[in-house]
Amino acid sequence: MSHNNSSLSAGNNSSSAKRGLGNLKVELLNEQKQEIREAFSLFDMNNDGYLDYHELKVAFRALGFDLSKREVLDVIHEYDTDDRNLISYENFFQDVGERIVNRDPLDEIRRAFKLFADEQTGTIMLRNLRRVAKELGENLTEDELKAMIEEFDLDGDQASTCYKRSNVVTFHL
Ligand SMILES: [Ca+2]
Repeated sequence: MSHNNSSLSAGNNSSSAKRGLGNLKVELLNEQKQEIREAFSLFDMNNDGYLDYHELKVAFRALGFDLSKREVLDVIHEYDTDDRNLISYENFFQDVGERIVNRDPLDEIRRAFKLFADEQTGTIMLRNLRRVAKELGENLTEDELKAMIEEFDLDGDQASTCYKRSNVVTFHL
């Protein structure tokens, strides 16, 4: 089978400093692409195929990006070409995909920590962490999970607490 006349030559002349959509599609994991797709369709409340300001803000948050009003507006203005203040799926994919690829793994852990730490004690136990890892689709072994606990477990009580890691993150339960 021979393909003549392929238009997919190397001439992908994106002048933008951003990653091309094609690169993002390669770099994102399938689950991440699916997450993006799901967030978009879930939060496109009026099903018009676009996200407005409010829809965009919650869609970002659902994917773990808590953007300020200003930041959300910046995103809209960056992509909005017709003053409707709406973001298409492709724009959303590009922007949030970029963020996901550039995400500091520690941010992900902080977010998870915040979500899963025990509210009473402010600590996260092995069993919580197991749940976190599963939620995040991380395939961590029991040993890796234990290593994570130990890394932050300064007083040896087998739980990691947020204040012990206050050099990295501060949050209040
Ligand atoms: Ca919409």
